[in-house]
Amino acid sequence: MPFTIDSARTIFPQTLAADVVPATIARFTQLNAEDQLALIWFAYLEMGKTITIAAPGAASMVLAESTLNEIKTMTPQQQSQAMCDLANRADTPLCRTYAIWSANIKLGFWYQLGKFMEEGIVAPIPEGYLLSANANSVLDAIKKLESGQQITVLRNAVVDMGYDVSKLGNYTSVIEPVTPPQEVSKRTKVSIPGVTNATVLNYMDNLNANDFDTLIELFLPDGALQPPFKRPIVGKDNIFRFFKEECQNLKLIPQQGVTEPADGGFTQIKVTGKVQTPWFGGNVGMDIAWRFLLNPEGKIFFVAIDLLASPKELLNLIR
Ligand code: 45D
Repeated sequence: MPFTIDSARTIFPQTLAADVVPATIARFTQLNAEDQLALIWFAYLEMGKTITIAAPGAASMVLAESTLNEIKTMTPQQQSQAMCDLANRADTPLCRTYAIWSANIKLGFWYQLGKFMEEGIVAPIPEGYLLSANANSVLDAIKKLESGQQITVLRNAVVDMGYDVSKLGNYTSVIEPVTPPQEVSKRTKVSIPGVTNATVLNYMDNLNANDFDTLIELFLPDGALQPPFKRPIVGKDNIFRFFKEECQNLKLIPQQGVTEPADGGFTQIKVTGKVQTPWFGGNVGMDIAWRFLLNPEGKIFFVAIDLLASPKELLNLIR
């Protein structure tokens, strides 16, 4: 085996990821809970001027419904406390419930809380709330990001809230039901200048069709997938679960690529293009690179998905 997962992670080392995203999250995490909540509120209002979020699917709302109802019955002070607890990752029943929800359920929950706050059903951020100097500077940094980077910061902030799952011991996560794959006759096929490799083309087409059963068979049993700013997810079972949990209804729009031989008969392929999330549809096109490493039989040993530093990076296909 000429590669390990660690060595595979360094293919196409010239790829410039948007490191400003984890850097901003790290600064955000240092703020106190009140500042965090107010900052997200202001960032969310600012973003809402130019892009709109799609309402979450009914299925994910049902899963958060009883918790939302519980919050509605609280006093305004208890509501603010509950939200601060989430930001503080406190050990409360609510924070434990939240912790085992999938990312989309967490986002749907906050989407609904935001609506309730606008409607006055849940305690709003006080109108004249003054952010600390640090929080103001983080907010400024967020405002300067591209929209794809902004929504990634917001998503990460939401996903990181609640009780720390690693302290929960055994648990089963709550995820939305998996929608059936798209009908074969309705599927589209990508074409990528610079890439004729069938595995890569099938990867894009099957992910676009939500056909995770077919998609997962493109991977080696000990293959790995590395999402943006995350450690690699290793092994078919774990990758399959990730696809069902976090990858429904994505739209991949690959635009160009480069195909290269690598050591031991492996092939490395870099593709760049846009990805849309169902939350924002065509309103936000994230600039993405896929870095594939395929074994001699064309199975995926490793693929990294990077959020790129700038649109200029889309044209960077240097090995
Ligand atoms: O605290 O090939 C309030 C993979 C104030 C798979 C609020 C992929 C208080 C393989 C406003 C109420 C997945 C890796 C909060 C490809 C408060 C693959 C609410 C990539 C929190 C391509 C805030 C996929 C709210 C990618 C409601 C890159 C915030 C997907 C809502 C990226 C934020 C998806 C939302 C992203 C953010 C989605 C809805 C970045 C959604 C972001």
